[in-house]
Amino acid sequence: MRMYTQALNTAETDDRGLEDAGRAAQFQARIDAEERIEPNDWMPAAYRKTLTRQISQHAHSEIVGMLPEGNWITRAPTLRRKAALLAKVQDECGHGLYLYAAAETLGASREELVDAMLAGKAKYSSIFNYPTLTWADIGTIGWLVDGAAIMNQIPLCRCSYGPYARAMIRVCKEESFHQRQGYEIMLTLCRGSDEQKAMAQDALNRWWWPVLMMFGPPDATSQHSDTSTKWKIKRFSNDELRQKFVDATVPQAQYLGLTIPDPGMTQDAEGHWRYSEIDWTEFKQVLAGNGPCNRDRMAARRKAHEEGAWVREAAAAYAAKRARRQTAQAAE
Ligand code: BYC
Repeated sequence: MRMYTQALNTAETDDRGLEDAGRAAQFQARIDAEERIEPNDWMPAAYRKTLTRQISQHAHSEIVGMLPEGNWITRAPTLRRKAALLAKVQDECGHGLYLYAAAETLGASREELVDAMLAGKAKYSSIFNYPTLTWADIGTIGWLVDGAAIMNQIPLCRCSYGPYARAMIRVCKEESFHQRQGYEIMLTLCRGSDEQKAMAQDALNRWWWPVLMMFGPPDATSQHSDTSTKWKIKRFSNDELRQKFVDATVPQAQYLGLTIPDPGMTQDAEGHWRYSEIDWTEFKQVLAGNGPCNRDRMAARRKAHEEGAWVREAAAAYAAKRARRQTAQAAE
């Protein structure tokens, strides 16, 4: 069937169209039957494209996500906090690497994915364009940013694409440790001095709304949701996950004795916490590159990429040397 990919003649192209329609129907039947799609299976080009987009953007988010927290490793208040933060930031690097590997199974090379991010063509999560001003921001990131990540990523463990779903299982286990280390920082601050509690409240005030934006645009304007739901990449909509997150987080804030910075928030008859309108203009501005730290984050990633060039060259030279040696040994 491979020859069809080179077909120029119209009859063959028509055949291919018919054949692809048949394959697309079979593919959808497999998805509907909850079968996993694996790298060598046939898949529609649009499925491959949207997964490459989502997985690579997820990978970029993990790597850029190391920057706001890495900023506090040298200033962690105790050795125990420093060790935990260092481990968390290393985990995020690991998540980025599994995710790049998962994206590579779809046929894109890591170089091209990273280049797209460095050129500003591929996105990374909006949340990492906000600054970490105090130690309480590290607690808040663990509590809320990792909390939001878990809410979004647990359903991704059941995503239809095998390599992504499997990567998510380990990522979610690690995220749950991250969330607990963040909440424990918040608990310590909230049980501490008035200044510490005020610092915790200030961090919550600054991060709350940007965290709600992590779940993406409202369902009505989410351009990829319909197809991603049909293909079981997404199991819940952006607004559904946002609501689940808010419902889980309000009691946690109450336990800390902190106030969610949304005076209009009310609890409905079913117990859901209804939040006020999100400022989508701010979200669009951040996505357009105009958030508080977009330029710094991109500059830091470009610098790291340039400074790592010699490592990539050395690794490539070593791989080439080994391959030559293996060929020579095989010929002996
Ligand atoms: N920021 O049609 P939609 C982490 C984009 S890592 C930036 O709803 P989709 C962590 C979206 O990409 C957190 N862009 O898209 C790491 C699309 O633009 P493109 C990252 C956003 O894909 C370290 C457009 O808006 N998590 O947790 O159906 C330390 C329209 O959106 C954002 C993941 O990547 C945003 N917040 O749904 C701690 C999880 N939201 O691509 C924690 C995997 C939307 O057409 N990703 N956009 O140019 C997903 O689950 C989905 O991609 C999303 C968006 C729910 C994010």
